[in-house]
Amino acid sequence: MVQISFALPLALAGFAAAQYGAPAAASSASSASSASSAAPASVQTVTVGAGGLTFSPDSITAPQGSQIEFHFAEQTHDVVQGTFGKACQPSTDGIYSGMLAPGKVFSITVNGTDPIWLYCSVQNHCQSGMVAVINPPSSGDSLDAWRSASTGTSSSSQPKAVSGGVQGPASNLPSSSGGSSTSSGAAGGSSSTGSAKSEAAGRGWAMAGVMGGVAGVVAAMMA
Ligand SMILES: *[C@@H]1O[C@H](CO)[C@@H](O)[C@H](O)[C@H]1NC(C)=O
Ligand SMILES: [Cu+2]
Repeated sequence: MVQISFALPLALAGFAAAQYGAPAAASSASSASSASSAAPASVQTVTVGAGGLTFSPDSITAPQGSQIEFHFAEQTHDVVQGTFGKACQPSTDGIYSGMLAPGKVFSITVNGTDPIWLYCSVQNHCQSGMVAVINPPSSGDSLDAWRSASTGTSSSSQPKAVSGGVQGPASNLPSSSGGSSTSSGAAGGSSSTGSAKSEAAGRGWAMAGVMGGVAGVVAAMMA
């Protein structure tokens, strides 16, 4: 009885260690090969509506070519690109996520270095200061000024159609399938992002296995 309960956790720990080793080696090999062809794409996460009318973080520095994923956390919100000086109103041909429920993700690629001023157009969220900026200028127009102008408006509006990004549930976005159905240009970057994420997830599960194995060993020794 004692031998069985002792051996199983040890086997699990060994299995988990083997799982942990393999992806780590594959990961370093693949990052080395992608580094030689192009700079690795970076992905940043902005949480929308967690605990209130906020983008978190609300000031984002994003290199050209990098991606930003807006993760919708609570209530319904949207992400609208505005024009500094016209608070809570959409800019022409700007980014629009559509109104999204918790669990959804809107992903954009930052194509330039100009500031991208953002707000949420739902109800009075913009008037409550639910605004953000990507790549704020080092001087002049500021997030504080954008926010205080927003709180001084009486209404918000938004574009009619989603633009400037891709929306989907969080589980679908490491878009190996979504990438291939859109433009071929975007597919390379998004598929490497996807594999990096699944490797990270695999490592997470392997670590969970190690922890489970260790807990089992401790439990068996205490029995
Ligand atoms: C960046 O460029 C791609 C390709 O033209 C386009 O699909 C995407 O909407 C652009 N991103 C933004 C934020 O406008
Ligand atoms: Cu909102």
